[in-house]
Amino acid sequence: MEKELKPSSTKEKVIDILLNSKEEYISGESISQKLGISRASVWKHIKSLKKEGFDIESKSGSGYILNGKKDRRLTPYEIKRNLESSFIGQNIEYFKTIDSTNKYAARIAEKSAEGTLVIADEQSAGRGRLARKWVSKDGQGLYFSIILKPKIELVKASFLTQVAGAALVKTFKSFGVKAEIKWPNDIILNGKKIAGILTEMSAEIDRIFYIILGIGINFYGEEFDLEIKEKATSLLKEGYKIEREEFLKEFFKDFEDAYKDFLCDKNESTLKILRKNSAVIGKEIYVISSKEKKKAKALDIDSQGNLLLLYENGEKEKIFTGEISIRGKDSYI
Ligand code: BT5
Repeated sequence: MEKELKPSSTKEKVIDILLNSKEEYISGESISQKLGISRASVWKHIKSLKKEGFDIESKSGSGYILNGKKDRRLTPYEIKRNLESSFIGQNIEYFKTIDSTNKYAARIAEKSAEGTLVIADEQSAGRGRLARKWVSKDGQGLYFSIILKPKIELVKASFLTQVAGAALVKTFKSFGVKAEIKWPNDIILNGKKIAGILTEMSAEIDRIFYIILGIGINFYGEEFDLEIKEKATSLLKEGYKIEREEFLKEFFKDFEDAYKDFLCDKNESTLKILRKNSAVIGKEIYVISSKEKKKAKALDIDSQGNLLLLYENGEKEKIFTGEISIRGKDSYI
């Protein structure tokens, strides 16, 4: 089912006109005629859009033109414009700044439709796994959560992290970025962490109420805080200038396809991506627990997404979640 998004507010209609006439100036007169509003009202909306970060230039005698994106805010309107997914991202809760999109998503999950997106330009308390922190600087990345309500057995839920990881790698690839997956939830680019996934769930023993899929991706950061300096990178730092809205659009489509497959146990394409783009299969790793750090070789990922390990004493083990690090001097991850 194709859904066409119509701009709902007058301000959205003004952005729409500017986005559609990207290369040319458009006069205030023609905007006012198109929308049936006064010139003064056009000017008022332009002023307010400029405040939101839209780089709109005005030239007397010619009108207005929208320049390339500077450091401009995400807008739900631009995210929804031309969306190719049918339910992922169709409802959007946008915040300029928030503590954590995962936390907010959990609050609204029960009454929200599946696929609802919570997204922010900045998080003041972005979370990683095990109460770790996710650094989420203003306008430097994508920080978002998707509300999911799959009718699946509880044991299958943790694989969703990897479904999202595979979809992310696929999306990166479509922008020419060769990212790898460090099982189970890190996305690595040139040996450093470019994105992380945090999947949280509310469930009873035999029923899932909802799952919150939280994703953080570094886009524009060039300097990282001391604590992550050695291990983090951004798309811009690695030489890629990708617009966040464009990336999201692709990702929602890739993830929605993979999610639909996952719901009917068709995970072959996902597994193929996971194995082909794994940063750990075939590598010497450490398996980290609260008690110890054990050397092992990562052999494969099985059809349920478990990591198959071979320890130094010849024992084999399958782990379905956990913490690993890759051995080797120049590996920070
Ligand atoms: C993760 O945890 O990698 C999951 C990150 C999920 C973040 C998203 S943002 C939207 C949504 N809302 C939230 O509040 N969270 C989700 P973990 O595997 O535990 O990795 C955390 C570790 O990654 C930290 O301890 C740091 O070492 C490192 N780290 C923190 N911020 C980073 C960043 N921006 N880039 C790269 N590495 C980072």
